[in-house]
Amino acid sequence: MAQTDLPAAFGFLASAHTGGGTIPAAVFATRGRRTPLSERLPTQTVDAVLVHPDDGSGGAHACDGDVLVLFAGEIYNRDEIDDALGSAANGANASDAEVVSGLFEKYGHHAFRLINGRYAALLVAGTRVLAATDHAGSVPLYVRPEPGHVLAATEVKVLAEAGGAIRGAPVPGTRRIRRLPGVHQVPAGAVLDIRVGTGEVTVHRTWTPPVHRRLVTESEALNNVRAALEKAVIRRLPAGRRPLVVLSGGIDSSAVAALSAGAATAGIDTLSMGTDVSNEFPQARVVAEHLDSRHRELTVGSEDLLALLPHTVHAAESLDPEVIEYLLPLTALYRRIDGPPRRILTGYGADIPLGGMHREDRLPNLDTAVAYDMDTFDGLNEMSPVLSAVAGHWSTHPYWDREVLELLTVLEAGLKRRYGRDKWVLRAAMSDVLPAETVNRPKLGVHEGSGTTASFSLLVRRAGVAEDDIAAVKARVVQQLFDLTVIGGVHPDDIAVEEIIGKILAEGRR
Ligand code: AMP
Ligand code: PCX
Ligand code: MG
Repeated sequence: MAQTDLPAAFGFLASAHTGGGTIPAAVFATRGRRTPLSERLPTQTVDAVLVHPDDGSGGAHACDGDVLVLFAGEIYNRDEIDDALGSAANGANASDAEVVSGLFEKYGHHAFRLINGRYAALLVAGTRVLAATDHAGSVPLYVRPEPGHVLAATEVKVLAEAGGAIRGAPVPGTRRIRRLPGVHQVPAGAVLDIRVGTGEVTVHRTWTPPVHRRLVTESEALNNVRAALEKAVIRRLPAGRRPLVVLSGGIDSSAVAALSAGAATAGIDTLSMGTDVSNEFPQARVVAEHLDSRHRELTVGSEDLLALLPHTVHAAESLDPEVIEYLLPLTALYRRIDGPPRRILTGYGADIPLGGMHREDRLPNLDTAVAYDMDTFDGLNEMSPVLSAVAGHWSTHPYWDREVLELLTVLEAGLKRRYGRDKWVLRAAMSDVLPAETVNRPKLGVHEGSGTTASFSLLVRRAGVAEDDIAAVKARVVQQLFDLTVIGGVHPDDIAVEEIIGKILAEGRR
């Protein structure tokens, strides 16, 4: 089943309270219409703001008198869920929010274990507030639980606007947010069950990364990978419209482009980005020509790219300097897609379960890298939809479809690295629909292919930082950008990264 052009909502802010309770200003980085909502339920009142594409947010909330659902994002296994719910939830015509409400009625908070999607959800029922993320935490969600008053938002900057918390009690099993006492991020694949009266929180996991590995034959592995990825791509295509695939020319995004081209009846658009320092345009062009896509190349000056560091931190709300480096070129790319809002498919995340950034032959080390990356992705916000939603676009990542991710993760390491090739199983699975040179080309990272790491390092080096200190200074820069743009409400346009580096170095010398 394909998707509508865009999801009903990109994000939300909500205040659930038993007595009074104020709602902070909706200072989302996400671009979109803001629709306020107010619902008086038997035991709680909910005030909310949805941020959504122009054509209405109706599908992003559902209220049947006792249960209120707010839903940002989309569900990919609607066919399975509709079958399970039967006609109870009004079948294929129901919105995703209505489906969540129907699942909750049948399964309670376990409803969220059943959903394969890209979403953050808030469900208010009786004296409970449930805050849920998808398996990957791909739509970040933050809560501030206090006795009688729960705040929740898909961007933490919105909760920073709420001012100081009454009590900053820790919530075991969740991540606290720097400089925001009382605010917690909902873990990936989890539902926080909050008692609104006391503000007490119970964390239930709804997904965990598999830790086992399966031994399967080459042909079974590549057939399964091909079928799962194809299904994940098809589920993400816009019904009857052209998807936009952000294409580096590497195997990950080329595979997504090929499967999109095979299934999208209206054809596909592809877009590649490079800088004045480096690009992979020729490699991407080979794929675009092979697939006959409507292809565009976009060159961003490396100075212009670096000027977007504050915007990247502001959108992703991540404190990880490497992740910010990966996301910087994507930020530049998304911001320059002009015209109406688009549904964008990426190849992001393939390297995590496949160990694609691990470039040596020893399998024990490859599996150590995969296990580590699958244990540490939570909270990095690298798949946040806000990165593209700042320009009104919706992005989605087929490799982190729940089924694809599980399948790739559990493959034994020898299928990921084989015959001296990284990501062998994916390459082999795609060999009939891509040019041989694309299938065989070793990978560059997004930050390498577009020269991003080089330019951020250069900027820091130019400020006089010694080689050994570059990584530490980059980390401080990202922290400062977080404090200014996310916590402090400073607009990213008003920040000069050179000045920040200068201040960090001056502090270091004191
Ligand atoms: P990577 O793992 O380096 O392939 O980057 C993650 C994803 O970001 C890719 O699969 C592409 O969808 C997208 N991407 C990375 N670099 C570029 C680029 N230069 N132009 C367009 N899209 C890109
Ligand atoms: N990537 C990777 C993500 C790697 C970083 N994330 C992590 N370890 N949690 C991918 O697309 O899989 C590149 C550039 O490669 C971004
Ligand atoms: Mg990749």
